[in-house]
Amino acid sequence: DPYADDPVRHPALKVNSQRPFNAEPPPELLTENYITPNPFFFTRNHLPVPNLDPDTYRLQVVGAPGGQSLSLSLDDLYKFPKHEITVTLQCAGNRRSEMTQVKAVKGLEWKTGAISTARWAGARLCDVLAQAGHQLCETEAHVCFEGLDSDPTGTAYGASIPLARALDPEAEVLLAYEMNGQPLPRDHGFPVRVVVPGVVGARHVKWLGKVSVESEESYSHWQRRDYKGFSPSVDWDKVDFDSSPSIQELPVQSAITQPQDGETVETGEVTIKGYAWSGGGRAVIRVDVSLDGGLTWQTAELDGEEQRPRKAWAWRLWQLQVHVPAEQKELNIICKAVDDSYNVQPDTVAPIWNLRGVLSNAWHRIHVHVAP
Ligand code: MTE
Ligand code: MO
Repeated sequence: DPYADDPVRHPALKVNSQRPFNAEPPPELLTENYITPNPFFFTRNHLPVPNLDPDTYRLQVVGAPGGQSLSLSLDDLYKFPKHEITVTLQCAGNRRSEMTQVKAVKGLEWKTGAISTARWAGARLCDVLAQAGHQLCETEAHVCFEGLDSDPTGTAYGASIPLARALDPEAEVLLAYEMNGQPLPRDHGFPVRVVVPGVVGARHVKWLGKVSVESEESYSHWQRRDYKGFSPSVDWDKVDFDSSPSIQELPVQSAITQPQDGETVETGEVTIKGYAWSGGGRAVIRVDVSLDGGLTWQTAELDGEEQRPRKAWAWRLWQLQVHVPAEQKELNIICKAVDDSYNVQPDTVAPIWNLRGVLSNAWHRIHVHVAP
C-alpha cells in the first residue's frame, strides 16, 4: 500500500477521498480564523505523500533550458532573504459539488472548503533563479516545477507558471519552507513547496524536487490535460485540451459558511458569515448579501488584514448581522463578491458548467428555515 506511510490527519476534516488523501474543513471551522490553523488547512493530494529526509533533501534548479543545474540543500535555501506573506490557496475544484447538481462532472465533490489561508515564509523564487543565472529572455518562457511524489510508473506531479510572474519580485512567488511559523506539515509539501500568490492551487507544487526554466509549459498531465476551463457544450467525446489555456489566476469567489444550507435559525438577530477572495492580487471591495433570493441586497462587513493594492493575496472574511422578523418562515440567502477590477460572480451555475467542474464561482445560495 503506497499510502501506508501517509501522515495522521485531524478528525474534523471532511474527507472526499482517503487514497490519495483529499479533505476540507467544515464551513464552521473554515471561517473561525482568518489564518487557517495548519491541521484544518484543506488538503489536495493526487498521489501518496512522500517521506523526505530534510538532511539529504536537495532542490535542483535549472536556470536555462539545457543549462547547468544548481543543487540546493535546505540550509542553502535558508541563506536567501526570508520573505513572509499571507496567501489564500484555492483549488480549481472548490465548490464543484454545486456544478454536479446541474449535470455530472468528473472530479472530487468539494463543497465550499477547498480554500484556506496561511502565513507562508521562504525564499523568493526570483532570488533563487537569479543565483541559478536564468538566461532566457523569450516572452514565451515558463518555470516548471516537479514534485517528489510519484505514481507507480514513476511519474511525478508537475506544473508551471509563466517566467514573467516567476521573475517579478512584486508577484512574490515563494519557495516556502514555513507555514504559520512551523516547518511545512507533510501534507502541505514538507520540506519545500511553491506558493504562487493569486494563482490556482494546482501550481503551488508541494514536495518540490526541481525548478527549471523552459521554453514550453510543463508537459505534466495536470498542466496540459487537466485544470482548464471549457464551454458548457463541450463533453468528454469532443474535448480538446490543447484548445484552452491552463488556469492560472482564478476568478472572484465568495461563499456563505454560517448558517449552513438546510439549517434552522431562530428569529431575531442572526449573523451571516463567509469568505471572499479574488485571483491575481485583486482585492475584494464589497460583498453583497441577500436574504430574499436576490430581490434586495445588504453590504457585509469585511474583516481581516488590509489589502495591498495589486497584492491582495489573501481572502477577506465577512459578516452581516440581520434581524429576522417573527413572521418569517424561511430565508433564501445569497452572497456575491466584487473585486477591485469590478469583476463579479455569475448568478447561476449552468452557464459556467464545465465537464471537469472547475472555476465554480456562481453566487452562493443557501436555504434556511426559521424556527416558528
Ligand atoms: N503538489 C504535488 N507535488 N502534488 C499534488 O498532488 N496538488 C496540487 C497542489 N500541489 C499537488 C501539489 C493541488 S491541485 C492543489 S489545490 C494544492 O497543491 C493543494 O495544496 P494543499 O494540499 O496544501 O492545500
Ligand atoms: Mo487543486
